[in-house]
Amino acid sequence: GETHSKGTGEPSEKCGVLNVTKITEHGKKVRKNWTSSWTVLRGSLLLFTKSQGGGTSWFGGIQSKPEFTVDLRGGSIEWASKDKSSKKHVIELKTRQGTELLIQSENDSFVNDWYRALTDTISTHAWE
Ligand code: I3S
Repeated sequence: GETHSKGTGEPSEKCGVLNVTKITEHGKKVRKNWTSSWTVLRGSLLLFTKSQGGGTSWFGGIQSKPEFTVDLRGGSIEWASKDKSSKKHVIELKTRQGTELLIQSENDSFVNDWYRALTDTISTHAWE
């Protein structure tokens, strides 16, 4: 589900399953751990939960509690260079908090949509 509300100030949300790994945390390199993650873009926040149907949510529910959230304000994204990953269609996201993530899907148009949505979010949500 996706709703667009450019310029209206209304909340918008984008969701989907993406492969995600941290590569840096608080400015320090961490070991990659690619995980399929149900990803929600809500305002300036990007929330990751265990992938839907991944199965082990204690309430058997569709969407579990976010495991990890990043604030996109003041962050930057670019297409990851070849040395960052051997995978195709990899977005590199750097946050203001010193976390770097790689975000990937085999579906290139899907990743392109996310790239655009994240870029829009970063440019419309200023860092105060
Ligand atoms: O950047 P790296 O270290 O080559 O990343 C790969 C490794 O993390 C590898 O796991 P271990 O070396 O911890 O067993 C992963 O399985 C690969 O997926 C990582 O590389 P890609 O190119 O897939 O991002």
